[in-house]
Parts: sequence; structure tokens; C-alpha cells
Amino acid sequence: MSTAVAPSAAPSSLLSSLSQYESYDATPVIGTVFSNKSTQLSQLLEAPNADELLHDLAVLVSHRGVVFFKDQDITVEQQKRLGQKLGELTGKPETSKLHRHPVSEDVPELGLEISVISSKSGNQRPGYQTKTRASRGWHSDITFEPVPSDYAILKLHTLPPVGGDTLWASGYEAYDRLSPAYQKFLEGLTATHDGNFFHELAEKDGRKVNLERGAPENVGSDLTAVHPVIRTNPVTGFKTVFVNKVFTKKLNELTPDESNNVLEYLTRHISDNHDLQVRYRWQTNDVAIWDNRVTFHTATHDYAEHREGNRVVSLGEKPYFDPNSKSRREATGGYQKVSEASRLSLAGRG
Ligand SMILES: O=C(O)CCC(=O)C(=O)O
Ligand SMILES: [Fe+2]
Repeated sequence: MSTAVAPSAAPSSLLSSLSQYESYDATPVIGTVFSNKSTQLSQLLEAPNADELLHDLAVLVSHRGVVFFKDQDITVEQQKRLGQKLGELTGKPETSKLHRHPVSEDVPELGLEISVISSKSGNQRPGYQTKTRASRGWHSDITFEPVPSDYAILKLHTLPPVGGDTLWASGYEAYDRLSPAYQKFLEGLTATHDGNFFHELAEKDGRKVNLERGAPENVGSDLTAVHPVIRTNPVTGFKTVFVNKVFTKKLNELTPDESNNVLEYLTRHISDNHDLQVRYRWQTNDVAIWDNRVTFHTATHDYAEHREGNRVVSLGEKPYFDPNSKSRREATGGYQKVSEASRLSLAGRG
């Protein structure tokens, strides 16, 4: 709790200073799209009121889970600056910087803070195996770290003509769809997250994992952490489900059989409820910004061509559960859409 900032008062419009830019909700539950490519993140970063705009962007991402921008000219350096700013402006600990992934390579023009997401790289993305269910891939980034991610920013510059979409799911909504009894049960549990499989990936390339990964807590070679199963987002104040298929190995207070059973239930709850998900079809140089505390995501492996981009993952606070926090529906009575008129504007897009 010590690292938490006061939840931002529910704004009358979630967009606040961003309302000057055209946007619509991709679904009621999750995802907002800035539809005009004249809305450039590079310009928000350089604006005289940049801190206000970027604060409001972080608050929007935390409420809506994921936000999309079209055809962006943002550079890698600007992407890093933005990644750090979003958390700083919403009160993250001073010691939390950009994550250095255990297996990220120090490419001279990119640096250790950039993960290259590429269909060509030897490092297959988490959860992907041929001839297994696509739903194995649902995850939040780097939850094996004691101080995991707040925000992530992905820009894809090379895309197949079709395929290679990405899906995100809402942890707020996953929580809200559980019975009060099951919610209460989960609130008493902690989970062990494990990313030690990255050692094998590094060794395959004749390397060792990075031992310093962006925060004083994220050091050393043991890639495990214990986190609460229900977590409070410090920016919105809402509760969210915080376990994922790729990294969460066990629920610590349960027997192994019980743990497997509950984890299986929760991961299916997230992957089978397609109406708490958004699926995004990328165009070249689009950017997605998501809050890793309150969403899960997975890529779609249905293409053979080259697909590539750069990702920045910033570090937030040590996860905590505030028993006085509320769920999103409890706090707002709904989903916190940016605009009640979004259906009209969608219809107008032809
Ligand atoms: O390739 C994608 O669309 C997403 C990959 C991923 O999991 C990430 O960038 O964190
Ligand atoms: Fe990811």
C-alpha cells in the first residue's frame, strides 16, 4: 500500500485533456482507439502541457485496459521516454524504471530496454507451441518479477498482409463476473509466478539471463515472485484478477490438486469469455499501450510472413491487495466507456 497513489477521482469523461482527439471504444468492456493518424504520441510528448496529456493517457489506459494509436512516427527513444513517464506521472516508485527482459539482447541502436517482438527471432513468444490450443498464450508480461510491469507499449512496423492480430482481456471484468463467494475466496490467496524457463532460452543462444532488470527488487537469477491473486490497481483503485496461464504455477495456500483446479478455472474464465476481450487488427506502425496489471494478452499465430516490432515494458509498484478497494462495476456501475456515443461514431465509419 505504501506505494499507492490516491485513485484518480472518476472523471466525468475518461478522456480529460485527450477529449480534443477523435476516439471510440473498441468494445464496451476493454479497448479504446484513437482513430485519426494525426493524433501522434510524438506530439503529445513534446506538447507544452505534455505532463497533463500523458497523465491523462495513463489514467485512460488503466481504465480501458488497452489503447490504440494509428500509424505512429514515435521513435524508439520516444517510446522509452513515454514508457517511463506514464508510470511516473501516476505515482509509481522512483526506483522503478524500464524493464530489462531476462533474455533481451543489447542491440546497439535499441538497448536492453527494448524487446524485439519478431516472427523471425529464435525466441518464441510466451506460451506458443505448435499443435496446442491458442489459449495457452494468454499472459501478462513479466509477472515473475517481484516488481512487475505497469504499462507496456508495442509498435509493430512490419506486418503480414493478414493475420497476426493481438487479443487483450480485462482482469477487472474477469473479477466482476465471479460470484461474491468465489471473489472472497480468491482474495485470501497468493500465487507463485515463475519465469525460469527463460534460462533455457538464453542458454540456447549461448547467453546468460540479465541479472539487473530495471528495479532494485528485480535482480539475480531466480525468476520467481509471489503476488496476490486479486490485486488493486493504484491508478483506478479497482480490483483485478492477477494470475496468468504462462507464468502462474501455483496458488500457495491450496493443495496441488486444488491449485491446478482453480488456476484452470481462472484461465478458462479469461480465455472462454470472448465478451471480455478485444481483438485488434494491426496496420503498419500502429501502437498499442496496455496496463499489464489489469489485462492479459495473446498474439495470433496464423501467418507465415515477417511480423516485427519493438516493445517497451515499464515497471510499476509491488502488487498489493487493498481490502477496501472496489471492483469496477461496484465503483462505477458499468465499464467506464470513453463515450456513450461511440456506437454512433462507429456506424459512421462505414
Ligand atoms: O506479438 C504480439 O502481438 C504480442 C506479443 C507480446 O506478448 C508482447 O508484446 O508482450
Ligand atoms: Fe506479452
